[in-house]
Amino acid sequence: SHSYTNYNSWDEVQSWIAAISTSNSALISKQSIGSTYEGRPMTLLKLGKKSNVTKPAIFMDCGIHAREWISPAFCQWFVKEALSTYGSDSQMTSLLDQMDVYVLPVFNIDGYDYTHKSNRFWRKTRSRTSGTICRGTDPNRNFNASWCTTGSSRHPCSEVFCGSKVESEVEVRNVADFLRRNKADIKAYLTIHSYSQLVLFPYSYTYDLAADHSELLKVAEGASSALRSLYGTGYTSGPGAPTIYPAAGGSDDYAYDIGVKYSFTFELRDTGRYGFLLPASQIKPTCMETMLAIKYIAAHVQENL
Ligand code: 0X9
Ligand code: ZN
Repeated sequence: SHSYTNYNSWDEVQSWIAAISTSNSALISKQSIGSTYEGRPMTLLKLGKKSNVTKPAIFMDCGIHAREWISPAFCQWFVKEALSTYGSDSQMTSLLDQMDVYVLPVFNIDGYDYTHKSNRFWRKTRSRTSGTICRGTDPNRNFNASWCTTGSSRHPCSEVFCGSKVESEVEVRNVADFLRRNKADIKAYLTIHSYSQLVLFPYSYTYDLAADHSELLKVAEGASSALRSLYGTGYTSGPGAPTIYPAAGGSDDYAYDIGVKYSFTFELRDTGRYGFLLPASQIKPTCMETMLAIKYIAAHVQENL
């Protein structure tokens, strides 16, 4: 059964999505943005006080990479915290009064399910490519951001296969379509990965600095120090290319290039002791400290609406 302090299977996450959105209808609603390659529904949660006018929004996704289990755990934690602290926490109340927060709890559902049932270390989607027995495309190499030019591979068996073409993956198309349709309202794009303890921002496809580099660096550093204030967990911040490695086709660079200025990739705990196998005992502390970073960014976005 579903638990915020354990890693949940896709079936558990799916029932949780249904249950949480019916039990809190004043603050949360759900919408489908399409289906995955294997036909699972991609349900997007929308958190925020209802309004007659369109509100500015933050978009956050988790689980682009299947094996990074702490990431979907964080999205679930965030939704719980948002609902349970609205009305008592002044910042959360102000955030959900002024803005909507879209949460996609698991982006790569087929891959996530596969890590629970067959291969714990699967990273990519589960789509077939003609001419090879190797399955899956790296969804974070499949976006239309200098696609397949660096840090990606044209070989379908590679862990960083960029796909047969831009947006070959239906999951990527579904999210990119949503971002394009709503880009006038989406002020921030947050994407949660693991591991390495980093707050990254554009660009990863080039070493060129983003037009908003100094502001993004300031916000990333503020988010890192807010996170560190709880348990002393050390995070590094910087543009993707020099901070982790150059890699094109990522969702953060795509969101930024269509005009979403506050675009950040989080790499959560740890720095490699457990890596993707982060013990469930670390879910709660990881989520609690990460909440502070996300709320720091949200506050900055609100101040700059
Ligand atoms: O390589 C990635 O996609 C991310 N690291 S991970 O270990 N979670 O796979 C980093 C993504 C940084 N952003 C871009 N490359 N656009
Ligand atoms: Zn990842």
